[in-house]
Amino acid sequence: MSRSKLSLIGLIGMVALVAACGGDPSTATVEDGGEVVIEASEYQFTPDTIEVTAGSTVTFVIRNTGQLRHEFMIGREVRVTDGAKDGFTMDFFHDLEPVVVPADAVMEDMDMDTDTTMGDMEGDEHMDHGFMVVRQPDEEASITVTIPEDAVGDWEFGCFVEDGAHYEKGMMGTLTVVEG
Ligand SMILES: [Cu+2]
Repeated sequence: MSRSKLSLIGLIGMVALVAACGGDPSTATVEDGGEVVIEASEYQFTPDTIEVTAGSTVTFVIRNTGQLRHEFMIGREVRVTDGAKDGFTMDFFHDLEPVVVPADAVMEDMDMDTDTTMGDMEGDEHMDHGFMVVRQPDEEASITVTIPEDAVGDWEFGCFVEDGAHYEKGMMGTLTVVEG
């Protein structure tokens, strides 16, 4: 066997070892009372797989490390309005009372004409989106919530800025709620 082949095998072995030792940075498990920092950038969430336990109280810190405005929503069944993906049909936070710091990071549902413009929300209308946190570059916000027992199962989180383009480009992840 050639020397270059041997060193290639060695390299593959080392890469596998590093991957095994470092854990998977895209997966996080949050303990009761713990927090996970979720970095939002173009166009992904890191980590993109989060596991929490029903009955526990956890904090999601949404940190925008990118160059664009990003959103954070959790739900089930991506909703399409006028051909654009704009959120979830089922809102994870519905009936929950998440505590958000700073409070103005939360975009409330609004009852307004879709042609009404509001700062950079122009052309990006989804006013009945359910619970949503919005962060500009270099901003962050924490969402503290107690995970209900009936939330066991898989949920999705996503960013639907630019008529769902961010979601299409990969700004999505999975939140798994396991039984406590
Ligand atoms: Cu985004």
